Amino acid sequence: IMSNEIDIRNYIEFAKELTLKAGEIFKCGFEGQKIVEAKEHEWDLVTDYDKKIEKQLISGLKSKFPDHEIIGEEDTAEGKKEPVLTDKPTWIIDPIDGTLNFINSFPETCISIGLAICKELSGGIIYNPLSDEMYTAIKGQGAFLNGKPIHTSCVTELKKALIELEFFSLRFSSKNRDIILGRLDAVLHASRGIRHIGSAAMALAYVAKGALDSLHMDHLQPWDVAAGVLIVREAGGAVLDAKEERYDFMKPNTIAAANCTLAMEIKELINNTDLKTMRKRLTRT
Ligand code: 2AM
Ligand code: CA
Ligand code: CA
Ligand code: CA
Repeated sequence: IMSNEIDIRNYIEFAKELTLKAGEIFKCGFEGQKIVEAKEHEWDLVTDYDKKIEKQLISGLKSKFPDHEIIGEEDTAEGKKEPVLTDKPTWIIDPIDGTLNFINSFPETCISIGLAICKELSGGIIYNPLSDEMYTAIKGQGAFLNGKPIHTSCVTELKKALIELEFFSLRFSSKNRDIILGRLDAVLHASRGIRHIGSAAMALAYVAKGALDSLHMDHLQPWDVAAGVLIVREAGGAVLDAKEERYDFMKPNTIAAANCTLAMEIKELINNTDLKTMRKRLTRT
């Protein structure tokens, strides 16, 4: 299936309108009462608004584009299915990124929608309804914040960088605590400072506009990064896999940075630090 530039433009224009409407529900939930439930683990929270917003986005996209595929966080969780990517235009939806922030009324949270065509990221929308900031990108056409072009920062040195670390993977396995603490220590000392805002998509948007110089986050899901990765790249930034040669947004271990120089520096630091931690582990046992 080939989609031309005009098609993609129309897809994204429609999705932007849909996202703006979903933003109204988002704001109601942020300010009002919500039902909070745990998914498979007590720390994995979801609200009635995550579900409501995702349903509205899916039904809107389905009725306009019946032959498109959709991968949504809550839909995937409900069906207990592995998300698979085909060559068809596929919308990758995170109805609320930063659910814990949303629950706590901490305003770093957003709706994130990526569009992949022939398995390549082709469009992205990140919308924070609270600040009314909409970040968008179409492949090859730059990145925008509320319609104005954005660019990553010019920082190429780690020691001048403000870096986001999402160490949520700590919760996955306590055996990796020393890895995470090692990284925290190393990045804190090598950089100007660390942030942890609790929304992967917002963090990517901030790298794209130069508010953050870089970020590292592993073990996330496609919907956390699909839109943001394209927005960072289109803003002039670099996205690398933390371990592998090739970046795969379906299995994202993400390093995003203002430029390639900074991204490589962080990749090296993270990997050297992990090696040191593992060597220490061996000498302890
Ligand atoms: P979410 O709010 O959509 O779940 C927080 O560090 C970042 O990690 C958020 O982008 C969050 O997305 C993501 N994340 C993914 N799974 C998570 C989980 N089970 N608990 C907390 N954050 C999670
Ligand atoms: Ca979630
Ligand atoms: Ca998410
Ligand atoms: Ca979510």
